[in-house]
Amino acid sequence: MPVALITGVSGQDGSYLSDLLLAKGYEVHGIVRRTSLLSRARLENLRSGPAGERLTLHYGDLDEPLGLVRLLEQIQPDEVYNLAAQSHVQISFELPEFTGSVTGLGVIRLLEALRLTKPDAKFYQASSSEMFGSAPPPQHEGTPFHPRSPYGVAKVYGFWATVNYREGYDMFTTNGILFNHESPRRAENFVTRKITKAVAAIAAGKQTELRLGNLDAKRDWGFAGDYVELMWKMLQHHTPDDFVIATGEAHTVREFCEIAFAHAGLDWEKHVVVDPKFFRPAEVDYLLGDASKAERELGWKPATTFHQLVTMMVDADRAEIEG
Ligand code: NAP
Ligand code: F7E
Repeated sequence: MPVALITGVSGQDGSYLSDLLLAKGYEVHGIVRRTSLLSRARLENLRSGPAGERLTLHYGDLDEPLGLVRLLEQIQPDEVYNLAAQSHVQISFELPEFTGSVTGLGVIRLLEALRLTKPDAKFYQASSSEMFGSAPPPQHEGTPFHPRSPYGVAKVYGFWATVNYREGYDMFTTNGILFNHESPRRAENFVTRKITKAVAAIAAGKQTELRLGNLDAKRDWGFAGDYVELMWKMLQHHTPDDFVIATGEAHTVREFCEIAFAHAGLDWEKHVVVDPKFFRPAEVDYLLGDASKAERELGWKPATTFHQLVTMMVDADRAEIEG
């Protein structure tokens, strides 16, 4: 039975990747942080389901290098997926050093622990389209990075650390450069989920207004459930490499609002208020990915359309609020 270790297992992608690997017959180990309220909600169904006995959670932190060494020595994974990060871009302006430590240095802590304990394990790093920042679209594997936030800067560090361990130590280390991907399991302070939760609350008569920042930003939004398949495929590829994962379609925040509100029979313009509190010191205006390399070499294409993604998220939030 192949053994996988997932950092960030309690997050959006960690939960979808756990689903996928358990369905493929893996023994899955996940690293969780100590928090005052248990943050395992996304894993609850999985843990109580038939494959739950193959999922083991361990306390650990990317800020605790010796703990990582101890866990890797104990688990001896065949594959390591590093999904843990302080992943919120706006918050990274308020916590720049913390973000640098977890999202940037955390990668090298994990790589170094792996080099010392299990250097033949395959490694996936959750790199991000935020590394491209202000580089003009479409962005692909050869596009130079120009990050526009402490988060983006930290992800560039993690990207090059991953390349460096491949080149320096001949380890199977890879970067998935993922563009925005969402789902009903997305945290509530990212713009998509913030919108779909508000639509559900407004439709249920529990809220009237939604305050947002920049409505003109364009993002290439895909479905997280489609994207975790690619993480796995990258580690089954014959050589370690870096891949852009995206849909090849960009939409504005405004368009997301239009579709989400209309799906609930609402007019977004009657409810959305622009609040400068949500503007960022530096914005990423236009992300549009070119994933032709992934399609060519890994045979991957996203299955879910933008419209399906938005309506799936609205439906899930409405079902939750309406019971
Ligand atoms: P997410 O929902 O924010 O999950 C982040 C995970 O990291 C959570 O499980 C969190 O644990 C954990 N974590 C945070 N700090 C940690 C630390 N110091 N030590 C150990 N674990 C820690 O993020 P996501 O959307 O699933 O994204 C997964 C990865 O892909 C992240 O690295 C993100 O930066 C990257 N990425 C995401 C996107 C996207 O659009 N979703 C695009 C490109 C790249 P808690 O539950 O305890 O907070
Ligand atoms: O913002 C604008 C905001 O926070 C998207 C992370 O997963 O994807 C994500 O980063 C856009 C930005 O995601 C609000 O200014 C307007 O232009 O949902 P977001 P993000 O910053 O693109 C990348 C690829 C990652 O790697 C990250 O981990 O929406 N926007 N009004 C707003 N954004 C938020 N959060 N809240 C608003 O009220």
